[in-house]
Amino acid sequence: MKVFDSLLKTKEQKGAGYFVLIDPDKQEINEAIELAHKCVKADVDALLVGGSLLFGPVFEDLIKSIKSECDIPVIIFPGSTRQISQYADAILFLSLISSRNPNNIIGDQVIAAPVLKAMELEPISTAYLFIESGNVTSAQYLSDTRPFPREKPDITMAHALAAEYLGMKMVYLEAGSGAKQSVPESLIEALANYISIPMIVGGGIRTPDEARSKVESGASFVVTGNVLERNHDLGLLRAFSNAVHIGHK
Ligand code: 1GP
Repeated sequence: MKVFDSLLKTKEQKGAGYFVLIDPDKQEINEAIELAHKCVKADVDALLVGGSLLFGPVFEDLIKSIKSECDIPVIIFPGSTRQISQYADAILFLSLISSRNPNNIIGDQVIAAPVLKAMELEPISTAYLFIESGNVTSAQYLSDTRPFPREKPDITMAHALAAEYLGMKMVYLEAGSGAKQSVPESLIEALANYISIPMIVGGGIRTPDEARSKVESGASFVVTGNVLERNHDLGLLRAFSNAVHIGHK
């Protein structure tokens, strides 16, 4: 089964899916493997691997090591065209549609597409949108783009609908890693009533209650990164997973 289809099945069976982000620069490979093992135990639905920057050369080794040790889907969440690996199960094929810089929208994708095909890596076409979050995040700074205002849902709604009409499979509402404020529930709810493709929500989510409230507002998938980077607490992972899996029988 394709990874995207299995994500849809997860959403159908559990109400929503929970993804844990592993930034290759933020931990050693052995630490990432330890976290991945705990994610399996906690019923995390997939690992996202990627980062805005890469300081170290471990990207591919990290994915290969996780895949050789753990039975969990690994989906690349690329910060640049350097973040591609044949060892992953799929890649979020992102187009930063909140940008007006053609490189963020189609340029990098043209560079990456033939490589993905040659590697037979499943691309999951995903519209990536930055939402104002109280601070300038690395992704915003590096892409030189402005986030959408929190209080103007119509801007985000129009972009997300355009993504759906362009045939993209998912929308990723990104407050940014370490965001002061996560994506507001009112915005998630407005989108859930307006578009019909699944929504990933991430950035600045620090508690299981917050994660649950994103799902109750209409998020299909919730991502956490920072909160578990330093603290691989299995109890906390399980609490996030249970909070997100609202439809789990
Ligand atoms: C970033 O949404 C992810 O793309 C995760 O953000 O590190 O703030 O959880 P945090």
